[in-house]
Amino acid sequence: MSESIEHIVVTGGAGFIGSNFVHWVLDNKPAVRVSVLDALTYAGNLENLEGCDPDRMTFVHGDICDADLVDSLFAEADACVHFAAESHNDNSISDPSPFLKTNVYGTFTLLEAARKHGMRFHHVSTDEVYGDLALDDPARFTEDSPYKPSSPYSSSKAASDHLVRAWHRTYGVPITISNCSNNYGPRQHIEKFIPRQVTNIISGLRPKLYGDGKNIRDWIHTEDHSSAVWTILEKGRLGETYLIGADGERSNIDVLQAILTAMGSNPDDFDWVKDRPGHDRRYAIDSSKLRKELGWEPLHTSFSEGLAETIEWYRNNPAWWADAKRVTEDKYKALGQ
Ligand code: NAD
Ligand code: TDX
Repeated sequence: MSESIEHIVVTGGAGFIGSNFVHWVLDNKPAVRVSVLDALTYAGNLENLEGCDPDRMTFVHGDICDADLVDSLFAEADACVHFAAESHNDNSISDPSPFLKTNVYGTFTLLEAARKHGMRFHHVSTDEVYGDLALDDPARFTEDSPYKPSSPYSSSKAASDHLVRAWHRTYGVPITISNCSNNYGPRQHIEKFIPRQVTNIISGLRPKLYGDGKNIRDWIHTEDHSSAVWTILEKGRLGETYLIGADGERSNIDVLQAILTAMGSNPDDFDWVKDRPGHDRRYAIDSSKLRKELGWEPLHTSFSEGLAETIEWYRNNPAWWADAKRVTEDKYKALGQ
């Protein structure tokens, strides 16, 4: 299928995972051109696309809920990879409304345009749609796990997954869906766990751990997420869902203490803070289907190396995060987190 993919629309391409995907495509798929559609919310940053070849990457500033704009972009492309979303659980608990608008109505708007143009559509989703697992449960999520989202964020992503499947079954839109675990790497907004702690330490603030710190997340480097999404776009069976994960289960306290140690601080130098309401306990991905059926494998197999490089990126790019840091920490302070 890849022979026919020469021009893709990437929604949310100025955000963390979307921008890493755009760089990955430009670096690894020399025949492909990219049109990024991004509203540049608080989470989008044009600097994330610096260094992209202007002959192969066009930036379009706009909203995925703008049906006319989406229609005009889809008329000229071969495929859409849909990353745009409101993506932070804590924000969704404070104010769910933009999550419903972007994640549900925005995905609907894209699907309608995909239906009109018969557009190949890949939907980027999250493992959080499956809810959580107990800490002592040997099970991991598979493509057959029941949907059981906990937060306004994850329920809006679950709703978007259902829309995408319905547009395939009812209208025959050529879709695939991926549900990935927690990403880490450069250019992640400093509201998220790893960059928040790294930038706290650089700024002389104490890291903040929610609840009892035993919650488990399954970490994957964002470049491995990019290669998996491309593999599914190229080789995935239409109508199918693939889980993306790299066997990276770690408790939050272990990750935090690894960051403190890597940055030369005392591993106990952090604050316990109020837990997130409805906080999911554990995520764990079984990515056998993607590996066996499509032959994908992650390349970043050392979490400590990936973490060290990520820490280095935040150390080298303080101007990228300094303004957002003040606003973000004020928000957390008001929440007692
Ligand atoms: P992010 O918050 O860093 O970036 C989101 C991007 O979408 C931003 O550039 C923002 O400006 C843009 N955007 C938001 N609303 C928009 C709208 N209405 N129209 C156009 N653009 C809009 O998010 P991220 O962490 O890079 O996540 C990207 C995608 O991957 C999301 O769909 C998320 O659900 C999914 N995902 C994230 C993770 C993770 O660990 N971060 C894991 C699995 C799946
Ligand atoms: O300061 C903090 N302290 C803390 O203990 C923050 C910001 C988070 N946490 C905890 C909460 C989670 O257990 O760390 C864990 C990770 O938190 P987040 O970075 O907010 O990620 P999470 O809620 O797990 O969701 C992420 O992975 C799945 C992404 O934000 C989602 O977009 C993705 O779908």
